[in-house]
Amino acid sequence: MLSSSGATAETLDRFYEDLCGYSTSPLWLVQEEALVAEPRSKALPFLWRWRDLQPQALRAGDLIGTADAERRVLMLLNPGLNRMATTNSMFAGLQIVMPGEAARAHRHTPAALRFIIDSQGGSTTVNGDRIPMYPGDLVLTPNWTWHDHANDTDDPIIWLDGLDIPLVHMLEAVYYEPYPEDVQPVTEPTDSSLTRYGAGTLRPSWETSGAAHSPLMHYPWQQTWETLQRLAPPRLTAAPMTA
Ligand code: GTQ
Ligand code: FE2
Repeated sequence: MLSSSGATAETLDRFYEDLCGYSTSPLWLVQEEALVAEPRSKALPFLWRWRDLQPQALRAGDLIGTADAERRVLMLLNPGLNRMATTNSMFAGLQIVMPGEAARAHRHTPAALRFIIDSQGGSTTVNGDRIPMYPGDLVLTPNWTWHDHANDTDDPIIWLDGLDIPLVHMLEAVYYEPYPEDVQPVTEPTDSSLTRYGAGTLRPSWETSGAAHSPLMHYPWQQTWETLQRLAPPRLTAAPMTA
């Protein structure tokens, strides 16, 4: 049977005030909001348009040097969230590297993915593996892997970054380390993660990856497109992002 004390409002007010002084609070006053009500996200639907942002990225390329910005990134901040976040768990940004530039090597506990938009052979090096980047490619830099970006082409390169910074930040596990030099050495043949692991279920028998993450860092658009085509109705024929 449920019980009732009959305590007056004043008595309860005094009790709650006292609890406050012990850094304590009654759950029964917030139980509904804390546990019963379904989540209502503060994140809002929002559209960032390429035609708006590309000129601003190029402007950043003109106005900001690599001495002022280790990463030249326009953050896509959700208008409903008052923090460095695009969704509750993910951060996204547009990054631009100008011709002849390199974005210095570092590593951090948040993991990153990059969807390449403009690049005809700019590159990201991940743990010594240099990955050439073309439009539509997906490049991964798992947590705590060394990475730097280079643009040895004649045109600016731009891609969309996605990092789980908000999630790792919430866990109070964001750590960062600069590489001792500006650029890390390339220690593998170009695109070696793709060479070894890009054939899906066909893997070299002598490779034993002990890493806690996928050993494949590069998903070239051409492969993605061909796979989608095999899955889709036959009317899809032209690859819109083909380099
Ligand atoms: O390219 O290494 O958008 O470290 C945010 C943090 C990109 C990067 C971002 C980063 C990077
Ligand atoms: Fe980074």
